[in-house]
Amino acid sequence: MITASWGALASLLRRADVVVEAVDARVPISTRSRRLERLAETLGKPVIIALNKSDLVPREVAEEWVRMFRGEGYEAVYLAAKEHKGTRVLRKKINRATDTRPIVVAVVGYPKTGKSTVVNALRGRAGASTSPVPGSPGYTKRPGIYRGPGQIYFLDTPGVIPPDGNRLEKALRGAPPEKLKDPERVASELYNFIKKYNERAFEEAYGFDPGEPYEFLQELARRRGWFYKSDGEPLIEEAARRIIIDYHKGKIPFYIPPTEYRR
Ligand SMILES: Nc1nc2c(ncn2[C@@H]2O[C@H](COP(=O)(O)OP(=O)(O)OP(=O)(O)O)[C@@H](O)[C@H]2O)c(=O)[nH]1
Ligand SMILES: [Mg+2]
Repeated sequence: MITASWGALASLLRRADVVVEAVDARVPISTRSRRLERLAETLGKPVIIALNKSDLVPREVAEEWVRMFRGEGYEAVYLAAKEHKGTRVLRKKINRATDTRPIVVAVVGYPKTGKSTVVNALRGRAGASTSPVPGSPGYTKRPGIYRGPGQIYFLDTPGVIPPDGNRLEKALRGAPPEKLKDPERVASELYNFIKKYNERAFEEAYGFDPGEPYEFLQELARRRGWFYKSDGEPLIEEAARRIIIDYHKGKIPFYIPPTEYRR
């Protein structure tokens, strides 16, 4: 994973007319970046918050988050880019966010929020869109702009926001599990965090749950056949990485209800 520096994010935003911030609809507050939003505001670029992976939350929950973000003054939409749902609405919002034509869009967000999937869903016809804009006046000299639908163009550098915060926040924000210092501890915190919102999450995802994070990791390693060669003990680290990856893949059912977040 190559995260952008804040300097690179700023130059990306400067080149854009509209900023689409991809957040994870299960954990929108943890996966939004206020720093990014403030940067966009400073540069005078409109921000659209795209609650992606909304197939993993009830519709009313997604709708409530949208209302909440709009209450804060942001344009917001929910979508399930992977299923090509909600992309029409997002496209409409992009068109309304600026009078500039064509519109250059920067899709930004923490790792694994679905930025690439959002871009691909918006571009629709995969085949037609994989090459850089050919020959359109004023654009040929600007490398890295890709044609989207209609008058929408995308900057090709993904705005990957570096995951910040504490251990758990870093994991929720897509820090690669192999880069996390203490994967077992992070995974335990993630386990407890998820179970706070869905007691049966691990039972539902894996078909077993001994009830404690460490036991869960041991059991997962045992069942998958992950053992240390040296002493035959279960490879807890592998299990820890696995649940972090499964969280990103949406395999562990849970979401934060908007009622959790009232300021
Ligand atoms: N359930 C669900 N999963 C999604 C959706 N969109 C993306 N994903 C999954 O989320 C993961 C990350 O998607 P990407 O599009 O690669 O995310 P990204 O933000 O581009 O990731 P990086 O480039 O690594 O920062 C993949 O496993 C996708 O299949 C969605 O709408 N619903
Ligand atoms: Mg990507």
